[in-house]
Amino acid sequence: MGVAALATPAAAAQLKAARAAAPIADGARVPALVVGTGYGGSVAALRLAQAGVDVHMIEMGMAWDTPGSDGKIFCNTTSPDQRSYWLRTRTKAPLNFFLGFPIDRDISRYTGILDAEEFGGITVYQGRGVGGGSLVNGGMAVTPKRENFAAILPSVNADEMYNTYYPRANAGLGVGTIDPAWFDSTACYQYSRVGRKQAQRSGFPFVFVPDVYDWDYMKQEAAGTVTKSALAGEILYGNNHGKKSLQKTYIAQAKATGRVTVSALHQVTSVSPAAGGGYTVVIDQLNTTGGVATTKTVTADRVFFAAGSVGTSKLLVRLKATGALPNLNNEIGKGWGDNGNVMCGRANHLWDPTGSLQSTIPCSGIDNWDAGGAFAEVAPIPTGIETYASLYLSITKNPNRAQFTWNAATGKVDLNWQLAWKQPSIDMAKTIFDKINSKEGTIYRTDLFGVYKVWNDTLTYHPLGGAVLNKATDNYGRLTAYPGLYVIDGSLIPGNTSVNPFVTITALAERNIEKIIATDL
Ligand code: FAE
Repeated sequence: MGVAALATPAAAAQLKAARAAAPIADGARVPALVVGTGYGGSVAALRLAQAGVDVHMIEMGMAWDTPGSDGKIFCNTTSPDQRSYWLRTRTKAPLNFFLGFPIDRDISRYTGILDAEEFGGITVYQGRGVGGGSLVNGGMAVTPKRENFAAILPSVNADEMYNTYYPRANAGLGVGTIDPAWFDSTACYQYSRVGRKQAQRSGFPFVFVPDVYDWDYMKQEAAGTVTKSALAGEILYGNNHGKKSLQKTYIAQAKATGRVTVSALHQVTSVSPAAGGGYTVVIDQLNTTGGVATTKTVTADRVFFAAGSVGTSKLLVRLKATGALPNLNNEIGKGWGDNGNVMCGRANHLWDPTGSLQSTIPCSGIDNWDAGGAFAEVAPIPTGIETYASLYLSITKNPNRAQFTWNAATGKVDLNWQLAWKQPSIDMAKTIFDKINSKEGTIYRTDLFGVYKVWNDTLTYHPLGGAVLNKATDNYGRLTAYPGLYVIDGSLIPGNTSVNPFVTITALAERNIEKIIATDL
């Protein structure tokens, strides 16, 4: 392409797009490599690029930018196909029973969007693909109460977080709140209104929760003027419309700088000091059945670990134990928690229907954190039929913390979480739902998670910790034994955020990258 051609804005945009689409080349030398494309990785990439640094983002999951044979990029929660799960031959739905019958089904093995990663005692759900967890999550964008944040991360200046970095994160993510008048009238939030009425009758504060879903788009869905997504059951396996995932916010902005490339279906397997300075990064390029198509070796001046709490912890624990990064400190792998996640359902009376049309996007919660250690999201059951059930995902102040360790015999990283460690979460959630049941004269549902199983205590959506700030790293995420290596994702947070975590992960990443750009580059 000639210089003259480059001068037109269209040609420049084309060049930028081509650059962003080309995967990283074997043997490349790059200034900054970001492992993972979730919240932490996207913030790092955008701010580094804006500071003039060329960035390569490496993502093990797919790009999720091309429609399948049905014309849609993502499949529906009610009709999962191969796109739904990461390398599984059977779905593993969090709500896996209905009326006592199992609803999981066989699928073909594929690099699908939701990973249900199993450790002893807990299944950890994570998004796989460009955008990380933002592809599969409910978009609930909650800033914790200031006193809770201060208790969780005492080494971080809370003034700076609440004056600068939380506002910056909320703006970057496109966070908004439901129109209260519409909430009161729309059929699709009948389930939340039942939640509000019952919470208030039992004396619990009911709160609206902000979200990154486009609320105007949802109103149009309800009016029937646009293609439905939240009102068509789309959520866990991706939203084809309406949700402002990272692909539409931070990553779009990062790509627009022309300095960021994203390599999808590329998995980082090793990082070690390079002979001539910087770090040697080994990357497997995957095919869509999870096999290794080719292995690339590149050199990076700086590496940002943003593979998520589990991904970053697994990498660092293995690299320390197997001699690639032996000087990482002994806090690596520690301080992991499940954000106290526990789910339950309640059976309502027949005169209290929750609605056959339910928006998949939760917009409200019941706050009993101070008195009972629980904050419960009023969650949908978007089956399309009236269930008379209320579903809740509680975030609780569970004190248990697990550790990742290298298992040389299996060649894998283990997590020592115990099933019994969820009991404090159940006890805390019961401070809300026992009271509501007693006030309403209702009972728990026993048919949603198995046969006669009240609590879903075997999963988390919110893995946090494993490379905790100011312990495994310095107070800004630097792995100080290795200048140029950083952690910038949910693994920095010690196991709990008291609310849904991604706004805090984003705000902390904004804080840390600003410092790193100012002092290290
Ligand atoms: P994350 O977003 O997980 O990104 C890490 C990325 O790294 C992923 O794309 C991985 O595929 C990739 N990766 C991992 N290992 C490698 C490797 N070796 N090489 C290359 N790439 C790799 O990390 N949070 C909220 O605040 N509100 C919600 O409403 C909410 N709902 C949720 C619902 C579900 C079903 C799930 C699963 C999670 C939900 N979360 C929610 C949690 C939230 O998505 C999660 O805390 C963040 O995504 C974590 O952000 P990170 O940047 O730490």
